[in-house]
Amino acid sequence: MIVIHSPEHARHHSQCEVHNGALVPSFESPRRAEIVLEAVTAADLGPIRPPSADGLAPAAVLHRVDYLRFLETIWNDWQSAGRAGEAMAFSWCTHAFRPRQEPLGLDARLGYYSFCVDTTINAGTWGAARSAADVCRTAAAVVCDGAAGAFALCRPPGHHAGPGYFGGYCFLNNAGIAAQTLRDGGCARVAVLDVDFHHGNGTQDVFYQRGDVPFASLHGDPRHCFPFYSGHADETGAGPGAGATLNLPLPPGTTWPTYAEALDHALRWLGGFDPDALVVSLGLDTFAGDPISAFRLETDDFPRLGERLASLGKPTVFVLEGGYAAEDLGRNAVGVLGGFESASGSGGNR
Ligand code: OKP
Ligand code: ZN
Repeated sequence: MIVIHSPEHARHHSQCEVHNGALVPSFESPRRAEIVLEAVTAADLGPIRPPSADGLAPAAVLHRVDYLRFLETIWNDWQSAGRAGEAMAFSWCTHAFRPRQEPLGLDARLGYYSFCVDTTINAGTWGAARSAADVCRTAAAVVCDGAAGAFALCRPPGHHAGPGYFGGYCFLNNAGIAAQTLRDGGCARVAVLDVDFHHGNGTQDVFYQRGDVPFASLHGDPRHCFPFYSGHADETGAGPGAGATLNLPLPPGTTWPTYAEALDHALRWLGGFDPDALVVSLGLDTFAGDPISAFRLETDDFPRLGERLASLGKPTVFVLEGGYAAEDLGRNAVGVLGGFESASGSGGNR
């Protein structure tokens, strides 16, 4: 399987995160991608190539122009204002308020364009987010050109980023960019399956009113699990996208047998749309050892996950999302990708 990767990801390196009432080093770190890169190299999964495309054209279909402009300019504005440390939001427009005026101040804009406190912005954030978009657009183009699978080895992750907001460590919707690239490349329908532990609220949001990109997600029940306010079973799409969103919330503590049943259901449901390609939001934070998640999948379960994904029989773009048990991340990622390859018969190095 062809792997697309750019070292530019390391330009985004959050120093801190609010966690259990304290400031701790961010769980989402450059080390994660380095470990996955080492593992796919050691496993000889396939050629590793740099991105060859600019990912902002598909991003501009999914994200609002004012939001992209915010991402592009916020660090400079933050620095020019003489702020110390990283840019981070602290105040949001909750349901008790409604926005009446365009937010102008730095803190107002940071709150307006985000939904939670866990995601800081530094000098390299915009460049790193753009490189992830480039990686995803390139991986999707490889599949458009006939590959059975491609792996977008990118960070920061993307599935929490919506049309006009960042959060959950995400800025640009990487999986959405892959799906949009496949649509633009001639696929009539593209299925998106999100297997990250957390609900892909951003991906759901960017495609919620579209019937051409059915979206299914398996995740920790949002009554208990981040992002809390999205991912309930009654969110099923709207307008032309009515019936094209499927949420399968599962309880904390879920192990493989329950997970596999939901996975098969999601795959059957996506197959019903007769998609031309599949995009997998590949979060590995369903692992039992993950420090911020609550499912109990074991390392041996990840090849089984890859095999099941291959059963859909569609050209597939894998997009790296979460996974914070950094030392186990490489072997679990290779587990999924290797399982997919052996089941789809697409071979080790091709
Ligand atoms: C991103 B992805 C509190 C936790 C804040 C929430 C989880 C973000 C997960 N420190 N972060 O879906 O893996
Ligand atoms: Zn996650």
